[in-house]
Amino acid sequence: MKIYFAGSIRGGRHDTKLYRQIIQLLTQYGEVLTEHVGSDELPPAGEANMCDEDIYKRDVAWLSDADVVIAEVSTPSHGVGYEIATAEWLNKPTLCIYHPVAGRRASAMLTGNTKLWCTSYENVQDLEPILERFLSPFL
Ligand code: 6K6
Repeated sequence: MKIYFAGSIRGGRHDTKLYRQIIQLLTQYGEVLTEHVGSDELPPAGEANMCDEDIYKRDVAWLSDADVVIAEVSTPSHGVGYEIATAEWLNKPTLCIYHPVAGRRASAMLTGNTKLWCTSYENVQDLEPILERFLSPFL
């Protein structure tokens, strides 16, 4: 199974360690196409050797190729929102996960969309049964 994991890059890197832990869990189920999202070495601006146009084209190609999409949406990110909308147009099963952040709620454009699975969680241990339930039909 090919898994597209989405998490904030230029939107803010506060949850990078959490992304890494989630990616680690996801590797038990299949190939994570976007391991770089959890990279510690990625500077806050998400700069790389690739130009933005190449990053966009590569990520849309990966989204098209993915069997499922999992987005961590606790840190608001234009890129992650765009990826979720693209995944919907591509009919990819999509799980949005978020943990409580004081003074902030997940966007109603996600939690109000009945085509998405949206779930809150407290910690990585909570995520294990959530991932199992979402991914098991695709194994
Ligand atoms: C190189 C190594 C790691 O990151 C880079 C360069 N930047 C990006 N590379 C790959 N995907 C990216 C990059 N910047 C954004 N994205 C995609 O958008 C990722 O798949 C994330 O899920 C999402 C983050 O969007 P922003 O708006 O928070 O940057």
